[in-house]
Amino acid sequence: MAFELPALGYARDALMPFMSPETFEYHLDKHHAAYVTNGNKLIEGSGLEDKSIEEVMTASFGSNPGIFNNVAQHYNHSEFWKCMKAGGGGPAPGALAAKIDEDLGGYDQFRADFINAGMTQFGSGWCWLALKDGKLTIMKTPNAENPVVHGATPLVTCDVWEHAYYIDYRNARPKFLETFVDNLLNWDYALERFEAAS
Ligand code: MN3
Repeated sequence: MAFELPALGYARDALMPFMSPETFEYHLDKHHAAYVTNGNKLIEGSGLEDKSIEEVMTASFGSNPGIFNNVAQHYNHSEFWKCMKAGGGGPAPGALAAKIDEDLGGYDQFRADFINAGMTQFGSGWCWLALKDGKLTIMKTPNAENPVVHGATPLVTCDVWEHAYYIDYRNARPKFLETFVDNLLNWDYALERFEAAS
């Protein structure tokens, strides 16, 4: 089954003033769309056509960089769009708040460690809140790599490739990460993912 560019769950100006419609014009319509197009081309005739996206990533990681990079970037971006909402950010709700206290030392520690993971990912990549072996963990990954290929379930992700923030934040990756956590993070979606994975 061919991969498709997902519909955003919100209007392109819904995340203003934190993320502009121009960012979506480049990040979604050009960068993400190219991963979908290239992934579909490369997967044709590979024997992976009928696999789930998680299976394609696991099967191609470390052995077929063309397929892995494009398909994983499609997965990562699809998650990233869902990890943001208008009026997002701030402390986590309900069961996830208690779990963050238990596994990560509380919300303030989570906030500092998540931002630090994104800041210290040298070059392009992603930072994540993920669930692995029943425990929350903060991860950073280079390029297209993600928690799925390390046996973890992503709950929250932020794109730290320069194309994610250069239009709205220029080179200020820390400011972009702080804004993501404080103003955009969609905890409702993270809680949904956490409850499904628990
Ligand atoms: Mn990106």
